Amino acid sequence: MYNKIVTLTEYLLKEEQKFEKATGSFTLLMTTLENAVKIIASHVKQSGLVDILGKTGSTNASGDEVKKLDILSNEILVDCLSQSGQAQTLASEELADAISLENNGHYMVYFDPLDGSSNIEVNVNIGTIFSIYLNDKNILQPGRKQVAAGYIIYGPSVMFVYSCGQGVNGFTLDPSVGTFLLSHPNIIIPEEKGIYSFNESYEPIFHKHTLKYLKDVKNSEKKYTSRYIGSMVVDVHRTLLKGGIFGYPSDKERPDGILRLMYEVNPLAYIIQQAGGLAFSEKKNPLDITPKQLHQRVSIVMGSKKEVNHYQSFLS
Ligand code: AHM
Ligand code: MG
Repeated sequence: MYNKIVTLTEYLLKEEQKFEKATGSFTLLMTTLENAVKIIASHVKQSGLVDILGKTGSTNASGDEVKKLDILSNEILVDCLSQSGQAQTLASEELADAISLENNGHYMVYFDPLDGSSNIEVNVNIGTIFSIYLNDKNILQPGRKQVAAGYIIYGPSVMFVYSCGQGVNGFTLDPSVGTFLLSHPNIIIPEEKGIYSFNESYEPIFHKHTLKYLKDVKNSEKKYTSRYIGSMVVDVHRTLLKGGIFGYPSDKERPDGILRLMYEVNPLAYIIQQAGGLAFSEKKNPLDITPKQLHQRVSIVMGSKKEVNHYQSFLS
Protein backbone atom coordinates (compact mmCIF):
# COMPACT_ATOMS: atom_id res chain seq x y z
CA MET A 1 0.00 0.00 0.00
CA TYR A 2 1.21 3.50 -0.75
CA ASN A 3 -0.35 6.92 -0.84
CA LYS A 4 -0.95 7.87 -4.46
CA ILE A 5 0.03 11.49 -4.89
CA VAL A 6 -0.46 13.41 -8.14
CA THR A 7 2.80 14.15 -9.98
CA LEU A 8 3.38 17.31 -12.02
CA THR A 9 3.34 15.25 -15.23
CA GLU A 10 0.03 13.59 -14.31
CA TYR A 11 -1.42 16.97 -13.41
CA LEU A 12 -0.34 18.49 -16.73
CA LEU A 13 -1.80 15.57 -18.69
CA LYS A 14 -5.08 15.83 -16.80
CA GLU A 15 -5.29 19.56 -17.46
CA GLU A 16 -4.53 18.97 -21.15
CA GLN A 17 -7.55 16.67 -21.44
CA LYS A 18 -9.81 19.62 -20.54
CA PHE A 19 -8.92 21.28 -23.83
CA GLU A 20 -10.44 19.52 -26.81
CA LYS A 21 -8.03 21.12 -29.26
CA ALA A 22 -4.89 20.54 -27.17
CA THR A 23 -1.99 19.19 -29.22
CA GLY A 24 0.23 18.20 -26.31
CA SER A 25 2.66 21.00 -27.12
CA PHE A 26 2.15 22.84 -23.82
CA THR A 27 2.56 19.65 -21.78
CA LEU A 28 5.76 18.88 -23.66
CA LEU A 29 7.05 22.41 -23.07
CA MET A 30 6.30 22.21 -19.34
CA THR A 31 7.87 18.75 -19.08
CA THR A 32 11.03 20.12 -20.72
CA LEU A 33 11.01 22.99 -18.25
CA GLU A 34 10.55 20.52 -15.39
CA ASN A 35 13.58 18.53 -16.55
CA ALA A 36 15.69 21.67 -16.98
CA VAL A 37 14.96 22.92 -13.47
CA LYS A 38 15.73 19.51 -11.97
CA ILE A 39 19.19 19.79 -13.56
CA ILE A 40 19.54 23.34 -12.21
CA ALA A 41 18.42 22.12 -8.76
CA SER A 42 21.14 19.48 -8.73
CA HIS A 43 23.78 22.12 -9.58
CA VAL A 44 22.44 24.48 -6.91
CA LYS A 45 22.71 21.67 -4.38
CA GLN A 46 26.35 21.08 -5.34
CA SER A 47 27.29 24.76 -5.41
CA GLY A 48 28.74 24.88 -1.88
CA LEU A 49 31.05 21.98 -2.73
CA VAL A 50 32.65 23.86 -5.58
CA ASP A 51 34.70 25.88 -3.07
CA ILE A 52 35.50 22.88 -0.89
CA LEU A 53 36.74 20.86 -3.85
CA GLY A 54 38.88 23.76 -5.01
CA LYS A 55 37.03 24.35 -8.23
CA THR A 56 36.69 28.10 -7.94
CA GLY A 57 39.24 28.99 -10.62
CA SER A 58 38.35 29.44 -14.23
CA THR A 59 38.78 25.69 -14.83
CA ASN A 60 37.66 22.74 -12.73
CA ALA A 61 39.49 19.50 -11.92
CA SER A 62 38.78 18.03 -15.36
CA GLY A 63 39.94 21.16 -17.12
CA ASP A 64 36.39 22.30 -17.95
CA GLU A 65 35.49 25.90 -17.46
CA VAL A 66 33.61 26.44 -14.18
CA LYS A 67 30.59 28.53 -14.93
CA LYS A 68 28.82 30.88 -12.58
CA LEU A 69 25.59 29.25 -11.50
CA ASP A 70 23.37 31.91 -13.06
CA ILE A 71 25.14 31.60 -16.42
CA LEU A 72 25.00 27.80 -16.21
CA SER A 73 21.27 27.87 -15.36
CA ASN A 74 20.68 30.08 -18.37
CA GLU A 75 22.50 27.64 -20.64
CA ILE A 76 20.56 24.67 -19.27
CA LEU A 77 17.23 26.41 -19.90
CA VAL A 78 18.22 27.61 -23.38
CA ASP A 79 19.53 24.15 -24.37
CA CYS A 80 16.56 22.18 -23.05
CA LEU A 81 13.89 24.57 -24.34
CA SER A 82 15.58 24.85 -27.77
CA GLN A 83 15.65 21.08 -28.10
CA SER A 84 11.99 20.73 -27.10
CA GLY A 85 10.90 22.29 -30.39
CA GLN A 86 7.86 23.76 -28.61
CA ALA A 87 9.22 27.27 -28.05
CA GLN A 88 10.01 29.49 -31.03
CA THR A 89 11.29 32.44 -28.96
CA LEU A 90 13.40 32.42 -25.81
CA ALA A 91 14.31 35.50 -23.77
CA SER A 92 16.36 35.64 -20.61
CA GLU A 93 17.74 38.11 -18.10
CA GLU A 94 21.17 36.77 -19.06
CA LEU A 95 20.81 37.43 -22.80
CA ALA A 96 20.88 40.88 -24.38
CA ASP A 97 18.47 39.85 -27.15
CA ALA A 98 15.72 37.29 -27.53
CA ILE A 99 16.62 34.07 -29.37
CA SER A 100 14.48 33.24 -32.37
CA LEU A 101 14.61 29.52 -33.19
CA GLU A 102 14.02 27.93 -36.55
CA ASN A 103 11.04 25.80 -35.64
CA ASN A 104 7.26 26.00 -35.57
CA GLY A 105 7.06 26.14 -31.78
CA HIS A 106 3.77 27.42 -30.43
CA TYR A 107 5.25 29.38 -27.55
CA MET A 108 7.58 32.16 -26.43
CA VAL A 109 9.28 31.63 -23.08
CA TYR A 110 10.84 34.40 -20.96
CA PHE A 111 12.86 33.63 -17.85
CA ASP A 112 15.12 34.81 -15.10
CA PRO A 113 17.28 31.67 -14.82
CA LEU A 114 18.44 32.31 -11.25
CA ASP A 115 16.81 35.13 -9.36
CA GLY A 116 18.52 36.35 -6.20
CA SER A 117 21.91 35.32 -7.50
CA SER A 118 23.73 37.48 -4.93
CA ASN A 119 22.37 35.03 -2.32
CA ILE A 120 24.07 31.95 -3.82
CA GLU A 121 27.40 32.40 -2.08
CA VAL A 122 25.74 32.68 1.33
CA ASN A 123 23.58 29.59 0.81
CA VAL A 124 20.27 31.47 0.87
CA ASN A 125 17.25 30.46 -1.23
CA ILE A 126 17.10 31.43 -4.88
CA GLY A 127 14.79 30.55 -7.77
CA THR A 128 13.96 30.43 -11.47
CA ILE A 129 11.07 32.56 -12.80
CA PHE A 130 9.30 31.86 -16.12
CA SER A 131 6.61 33.41 -18.27
CA ILE A 132 4.96 31.80 -21.32
CA TYR A 133 3.13 33.43 -24.25
CA LEU A 134 1.67 32.12 -27.47
CA ASN A 135 4.11 32.58 -30.34
CA ASP A 136 3.78 36.02 -31.88
CA LYS A 137 5.99 38.11 -34.12
CA ASN A 138 5.99 40.80 -31.44
CA ILE A 139 8.08 39.79 -28.44
CA LEU A 140 6.95 42.82 -26.39
CA GLN A 141 3.74 41.34 -25.03
CA PRO A 142 1.75 42.75 -22.11
CA GLY A 143 1.65 40.38 -19.11
CA ARG A 144 -2.11 40.04 -19.48
CA LYS A 145 -1.41 37.77 -22.48
CA GLN A 146 0.64 35.24 -20.52
CA VAL A 147 -0.80 31.75 -21.04
CA ALA A 148 1.16 30.41 -18.09
CA ALA A 149 3.74 31.59 -15.59
CA GLY A 150 5.47 30.35 -12.50
CA TYR A 151 8.65 29.82 -10.60
CA ILE A 152 10.87 27.21 -8.99
CA ILE A 153 12.36 27.75 -5.52
CA TYR A 154 15.66 26.06 -4.64
CA GLY A 155 15.41 25.95 -0.86
CA PRO A 156 15.24 23.33 1.89
CA SER A 157 13.05 21.61 -0.68
CA VAL A 158 12.61 22.39 -4.36
CA MET A 159 9.17 23.75 -5.26
CA PHE A 160 7.54 24.26 -8.66
CA VAL A 161 4.65 26.73 -8.54
CA TYR A 162 2.67 27.62 -11.66
CA SER A 163 -0.61 28.79 -13.07
CA CYS A 164 -2.09 28.60 -16.53
CA GLY A 165 -4.96 30.88 -15.70
CA GLN A 166 -7.05 28.59 -13.54
CA GLY A 167 -5.61 29.09 -10.09
CA VAL A 168 -2.19 28.32 -8.69
CA ASN A 169 -0.74 24.93 -7.78
CA GLY A 170 2.49 24.06 -6.02
CA PHE A 171 4.54 20.87 -6.44
CA THR A 172 7.40 19.75 -4.18
CA LEU A 173 10.29 17.66 -5.48
CA ASP A 174 10.52 14.26 -3.84
CA PRO A 175 14.31 13.82 -4.02
CA SER A 176 14.11 10.07 -3.50
CA VAL A 177 12.25 9.56 -6.78
CA GLY A 178 13.14 12.82 -8.53
CA THR A 179 9.52 13.74 -9.16
CA PHE A 180 7.49 16.86 -8.40
CA LEU A 181 4.41 15.96 -6.34
CA LEU A 182 1.31 18.10 -5.90
CA SER A 183 1.82 19.45 -2.37
CA HIS A 184 -0.03 22.79 -2.47
CA PRO A 185 -3.25 22.46 -4.54
CA ASN A 186 -5.20 25.61 -5.36
CA ILE A 187 -3.13 28.14 -3.43
CA ILE A 188 -5.08 31.15 -2.17
CA ILE A 189 -3.15 34.09 -0.72
CA PRO A 190 -4.44 35.23 2.72
CA GLU A 191 -6.45 38.45 2.41
CA GLU A 192 -4.28 40.20 4.99
CA LYS A 193 -1.18 39.59 7.06
CA GLY A 194 1.15 41.91 8.93
CA ILE A 195 4.35 41.06 7.03
CA TYR A 196 5.99 43.76 4.91
CA SER A 197 8.94 43.12 2.63
CA PHE A 198 10.75 46.26 1.42
CA ASN A 199 14.46 47.10 1.40
CA GLU A 200 14.23 49.87 3.99
CA SER A 201 17.86 50.90 3.48
CA TYR A 202 16.51 52.99 0.58
CA GLU A 203 14.54 55.23 2.97
CA PRO A 204 16.75 58.25 2.15
CA ILE A 205 15.61 58.02 -1.48
CA PHE A 206 12.07 56.61 -1.07
CA HIS A 207 9.19 58.81 -2.19
CA LYS A 208 6.98 60.38 0.48
CA HIS A 209 4.10 57.91 0.09
CA THR A 210 6.40 54.90 0.66
CA LEU A 211 7.91 56.60 3.73
CA LYS A 212 4.45 57.40 5.11
CA TYR A 213 3.34 53.81 4.52
CA LEU A 214 6.41 52.37 6.31
CA LYS A 215 5.91 54.76 9.24
CA ASP A 216 2.29 53.73 9.44
CA VAL A 217 2.93 49.98 9.55
CA LYS A 218 5.46 50.49 12.35
CA ASN A 219 3.01 52.52 14.41
CA SER A 220 -0.06 50.49 13.54
CA GLU A 221 -2.16 48.76 16.19
CA LYS A 222 -2.04 45.69 14.02
CA LYS A 223 1.26 43.94 14.67
CA TYR A 224 3.57 44.07 11.61
CA THR A 225 6.85 42.30 11.13
CA SER A 226 9.48 42.79 8.43
CA ARG A 227 10.96 40.07 6.21
CA TYR A 228 13.33 40.70 3.31
CA ILE A 229 15.45 37.94 1.80
CA GLY A 230 16.69 39.83 -1.25
CA SER A 231 15.60 37.15 -3.71
CA MET A 232 12.35 38.55 -5.12
CA VAL A 233 11.07 35.12 -6.09
CA VAL A 234 11.48 33.85 -2.52
CA ASP A 235 10.06 37.00 -0.91
CA VAL A 236 7.02 36.71 -3.20
CA HIS A 237 6.70 32.97 -2.49
CA ARG A 238 6.55 33.64 1.25
CA THR A 239 4.01 36.40 0.58
CA LEU A 240 1.90 33.99 -1.52
CA LEU A 241 1.79 31.32 1.18
CA LYS A 242 1.73 33.43 4.36
CA GLY A 243 0.26 36.68 3.12
CA GLY A 244 1.67 40.18 3.47
CA ILE A 245 3.16 42.62 0.99
CA PHE A 246 6.30 42.74 -1.15
CA GLY A 247 7.47 46.01 -2.68
CA TYR A 248 10.25 47.36 -4.81
CA PRO A 249 8.81 50.79 -5.52
CA SER A 250 10.21 53.59 -7.62
CA ASP A 251 12.32 56.12 -5.71
CA LYS A 252 13.99 59.49 -6.25
CA GLU A 253 16.98 57.93 -8.01
CA ARG A 254 15.34 54.99 -9.79
CA PRO A 255 12.09 56.07 -11.46
CA ASP A 256 11.28 52.47 -12.44
CA GLY A 257 12.76 50.60 -9.48
CA ILE A 258 15.11 47.79 -10.50
CA LEU A 259 12.98 44.74 -11.18
CA ARG A 260 12.37 43.60 -14.75
CA LEU A 261 8.84 43.67 -16.13
CA MET A 262 8.85 40.74 -18.53
CA TYR A 263 10.55 37.94 -16.60
CA GLU A 264 10.41 39.00 -12.94
CA VAL A 265 7.40 41.20 -12.25
CA ASN A 266 4.80 39.92 -14.74
CA PRO A 267 5.06 36.19 -13.97
CA LEU A 268 4.99 36.81 -10.21
CA ALA A 269 2.20 39.40 -10.48
CA TYR A 270 0.22 36.85 -12.53
CA ILE A 271 0.68 34.17 -9.85
CA ILE A 272 -0.25 36.54 -7.00
CA GLN A 273 -3.40 37.67 -8.83
CA GLN A 274 -4.35 34.12 -9.82
CA ALA A 275 -4.17 33.34 -6.09
CA GLY A 276 -6.54 36.22 -5.26
CA GLY A 277 -3.97 38.90 -4.42
CA LEU A 278 -3.19 42.29 -5.95
CA ALA A 279 -0.27 43.79 -7.84
CA PHE A 280 0.28 47.32 -9.00
CA SER A 281 2.95 49.44 -10.55
CA GLU A 282 2.63 53.22 -10.37
CA LYS A 283 -1.18 53.07 -10.17
CA LYS A 284 -1.41 50.47 -12.93
CA ASN A 285 -1.66 46.71 -12.93
CA PRO A 286 1.75 45.64 -14.34
CA LEU A 287 -0.05 43.08 -16.52
CA ASP A 288 -1.58 46.00 -18.45
CA ILE A 289 1.76 47.58 -19.36
CA THR A 290 2.86 47.16 -22.98
CA PRO A 291 6.63 46.82 -22.75
CA LYS A 292 8.80 49.16 -24.80
CA GLN A 293 11.84 46.93 -24.42
CA LEU A 294 12.66 43.39 -23.34
CA HIS A 295 14.69 44.31 -20.26
CA GLN A 296 12.40 47.12 -19.12
CA ARG A 297 12.34 47.81 -15.38
CA VAL A 298 9.20 48.57 -13.45
CA SER A 299 8.24 49.49 -9.89
CA ILE A 300 6.11 46.94 -8.11
CA VAL A 301 4.03 46.33 -5.00
CA MET A 302 2.16 43.03 -4.67
CA GLY A 303 0.60 40.71 -2.13
CA SER A 304 -2.50 40.33 0.02
CA LYS A 305 -5.44 42.49 -1.08
CA LYS A 306 -5.83 44.43 2.15
CA GLU A 307 -2.09 45.05 2.52
CA VAL A 308 -1.73 46.35 -1.04
CA ASN A 309 -4.84 48.52 -0.60
CA HIS A 310 -3.25 49.89 2.58
CA TYR A 311 -0.10 50.89 0.65
CA GLN A 312 -2.24 52.41 -2.12
CA SER A 313 -4.09 54.56 0.44
CA PHE A 314 -0.88 56.61 0.84
CA LEU A 315 -0.75 57.51 -2.85
CA SER A 316 -2.35 60.90 -3.21
P1 AHM B 1 18.99 39.27 -9.84
O1 AHM B 1 17.93 38.88 -10.81
O2 AHM B 1 20.26 39.69 -10.52
O3 AHM B 1 19.24 38.26 -8.78
O4 AHM B 1 18.51 40.66 -9.09
C1 AHM B 1 17.20 40.90 -8.70
C2 AHM B 1 17.10 40.86 -7.19
C3 AHM B 1 15.72 40.49 -6.73
O5 AHM B 1 15.59 39.11 -6.59
C4 AHM B 1 15.62 41.19 -5.40
O6 AHM B 1 14.28 41.47 -5.04
C5 AHM B 1 16.40 42.44 -5.63
O7 AHM B 1 17.34 42.14 -6.65
C6 AHM B 1 17.12 42.90 -4.42
O8 AHM B 1 17.64 44.16 -4.62
P2 AHM B 1 18.21 45.06 -3.43
O9 AHM B 1 19.49 44.46 -3.00
O10 AHM B 1 18.36 46.44 -4.03
O11 AHM B 1 17.18 45.08 -2.32
MG1 MG C 1 16.23 38.41 -10.95
